[in-house]
Amino acid sequence: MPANTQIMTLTFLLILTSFSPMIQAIPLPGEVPACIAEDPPSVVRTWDEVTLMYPDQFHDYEMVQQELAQFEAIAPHLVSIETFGKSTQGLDLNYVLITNEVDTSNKPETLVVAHHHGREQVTIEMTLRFIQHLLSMYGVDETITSYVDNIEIYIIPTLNPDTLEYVVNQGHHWLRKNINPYDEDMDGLVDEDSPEDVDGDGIISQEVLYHIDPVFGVVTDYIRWEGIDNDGDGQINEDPVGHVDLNRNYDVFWEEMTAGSDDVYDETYRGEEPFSENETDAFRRFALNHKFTTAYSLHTGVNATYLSEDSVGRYVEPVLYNKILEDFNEMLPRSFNRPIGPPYMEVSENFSLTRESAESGLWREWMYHERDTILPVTFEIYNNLTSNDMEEFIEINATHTLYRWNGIYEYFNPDKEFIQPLWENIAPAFDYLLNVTPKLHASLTPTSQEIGDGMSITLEMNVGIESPYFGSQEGIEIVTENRTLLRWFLPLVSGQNIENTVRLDLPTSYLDGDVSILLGNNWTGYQRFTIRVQQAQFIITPEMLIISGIALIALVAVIARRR
Ligand SMILES: [Ca+2]
Ligand SMILES: [Ca+2]
Ligand SMILES: [Ca+2]
Ligand SMILES: [Ca+2]
Ligand SMILES: [Zn+2]
Repeated sequence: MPANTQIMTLTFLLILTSFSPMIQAIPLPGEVPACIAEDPPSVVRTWDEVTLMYPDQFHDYEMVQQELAQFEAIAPHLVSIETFGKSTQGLDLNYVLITNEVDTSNKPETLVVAHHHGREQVTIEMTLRFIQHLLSMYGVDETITSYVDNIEIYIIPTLNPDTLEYVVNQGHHWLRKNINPYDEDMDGLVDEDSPEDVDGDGIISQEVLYHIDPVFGVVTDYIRWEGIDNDGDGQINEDPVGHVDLNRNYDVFWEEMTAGSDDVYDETYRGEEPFSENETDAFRRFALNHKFTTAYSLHTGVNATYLSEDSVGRYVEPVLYNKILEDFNEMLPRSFNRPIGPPYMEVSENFSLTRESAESGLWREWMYHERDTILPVTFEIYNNLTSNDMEEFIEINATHTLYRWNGIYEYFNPDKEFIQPLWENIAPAFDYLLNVTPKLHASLTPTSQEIGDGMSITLEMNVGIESPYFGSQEGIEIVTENRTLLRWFLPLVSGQNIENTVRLDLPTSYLDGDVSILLGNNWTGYQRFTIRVQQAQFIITPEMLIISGIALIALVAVIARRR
């Protein structure tokens, strides 16, 4: 045998000897199941109690920022503070996201936005206490812990932060609109004549001067806020701060104009065009990135819980909304907040409202009609009718009387010692929001895997929606991490549970290590399941042993001959 042929044979036999069992090994057939990696854990609680830095007072902007920073410092894995835009005056518009950040899968979302209107400052206090409540109960109360683990809770403490300096620090309790500079009297000066507390009693009163006319009876000379003529133009308060009612500036039914005003002096001036204001436009961009089935917008000043109505005043979701109103009626103290609407209108004893239909420019209508939020609630949390009695009549002369109403602050806000009791009254409505927000429950149990061209895996799927009222809105998908659709199932209704055997064919690339698949949709969020593929085990058959043996003997023989 020529030497080079011998070397080639030797090499071949060496290779065969070393690798023949591997070459001929076959993966075990279907009985090797993949397994699912463990659920992400709850966040470990490292804090004792959560208290506010400024518990018994109304917060200005700086104080709100400090509270939020403190929350994040206390529970960094549950709290994140994000900026979603700038106010007209350049302040950060922030949202707080409360959720278990260890679990990075995306989850169903809900929203509480407060303080569209400057003087409704107590709504901010409620959002701070809501956050405090969630952090305090996390790891203590099983239900709250589960909400925080499984829901992304978005909270906007103030959508109108520019007003806080005026309302909280300067006592301008009349201020409702945003602080977009505007020259109402068109004299070239901007915001040069706002109301003020002229007599120094701590109140900016509403003043109505009237006289008795022998022919016409009571004639009103003027209605205005207390103030002086700051710029000496002979008019009082003709160019105040405050421009657009943010809750009339949303792009919904704009042409119909069933709410809001085009008069710049009006408290409900809606702006020149939809989303003309920094604050609402920032909210629009924020909301376009989210799918909220449920949301609250907090207001004060009337005794009502507002839900969307159609153009003739019927609730857009009549069956659902009547149930929601029943729940509100049950969980809230009867004395302070009564839902408005059938069959509850008669419940109001000394207060009535004209119910308006499909109100243009409102947050609630925009959320329902443009963002498909089924339950956007305008949640009016406080109203004090006794503030109407805070009045005085001052005789100016024989014919003229000055009527002063001193209750503007009390109308929209409780005294500071009642902030906490107010929260305790309405807290059930916040737990309720989390309860009704539809949560996806899913389990996937692999029963077998097969490896061929790719990987095929069989799973027992159990999926359901937890919410007394809401389903999944859209179909439930199983997708890969980069959102390639693997399977699709019909939408789930509230309380529905489905069980299915699901076979998934995954691409070959999924054979490497752990693989993630996602189950859910944009409304429920996607639960992530990490599948740990059992690596193929190799077996050596008797035939392989014989071949290996022959190869080994041949190798020894060749080596012996060479010697
Ligand atoms: Ca002016
Ligand atoms: Ca002005
Ligand atoms: Ca005064
Ligand atoms: Ca003036
Ligand atoms: Zn309001």
